[in-house]
Amino acid sequence: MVELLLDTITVPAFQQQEAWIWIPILIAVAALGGALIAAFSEETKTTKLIGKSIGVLGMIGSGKTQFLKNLQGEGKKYQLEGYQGTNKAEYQKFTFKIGDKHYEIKDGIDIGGETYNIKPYYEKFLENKDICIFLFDVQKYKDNSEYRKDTNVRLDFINNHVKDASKCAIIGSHVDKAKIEEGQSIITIVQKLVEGKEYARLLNTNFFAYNLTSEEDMNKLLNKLFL
Ligand SMILES: Nc1nc2c(ncn2[C@@H]2O[C@H](COP(=O)(O)OP(=O)(O)O)[C@@H](O)[C@H]2O)c(=O)[nH]1
Ligand SMILES: [Mg+2]
Repeated sequence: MVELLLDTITVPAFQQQEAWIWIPILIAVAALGGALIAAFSEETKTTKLIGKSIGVLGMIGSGKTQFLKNLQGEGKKYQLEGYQGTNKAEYQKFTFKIGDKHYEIKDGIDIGGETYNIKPYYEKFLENKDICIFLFDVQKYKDNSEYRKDTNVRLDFINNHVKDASKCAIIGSHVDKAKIEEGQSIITIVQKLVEGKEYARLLNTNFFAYNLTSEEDMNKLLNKLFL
């Protein structure tokens, strides 16, 4: 019965032609709407970090060693070695001089993924440092919910120890690898992901989505935090 009805419907030739024209146009529009572009480096409002001693914490592979080598002026050399992140790395304390300021960068270790290890380690580590710098990979944070969860656990620990924004900076590294839709902001995307959480405040000030292998980004970072 239905088939019979459909068979009897006749469509004028010009209307059929119109429909065919629209199909590729609709596909093109859909493809354009979903097109992703490389995220750009950006930061929230910033404040100078106040204090003498700095503790650097962060996710494995987030760029801690890259960042520390950059501070020591070895960024380029380090990059050429093609070093990959490891969970066994330790780093030595050193003095970082910028302008007429001196900071003591405290020694530390990269600790693994087990959350029960992290809480006591983070608490002890943060106890005797004026300033905390925390790094995570912003591309992984956006695209990988497990990674995001692990990062949030650490942000929560840090939030409990940090009194005000001048004591803390959060660096979302690997921004050059993140893909976003045109007109979006990676900072806003991350802020939306933590909406309502207490540690969200850590991402309102001194939060940088940067490429740590870029000299320009690194200079901007040091300028905004220290000079
Ligand atoms: N493309 C890109 N690579 C980065 C960035 N930050 C760090 N890396 C690289 O990522 C790798 C892991 O970084 P690393 O400093 O060893 O991480 P760690 O485990 O936190 O010490 C190294 O090859 C770095 O050069 C970034 O912002 N963009
Ligand atoms: Mg390292």
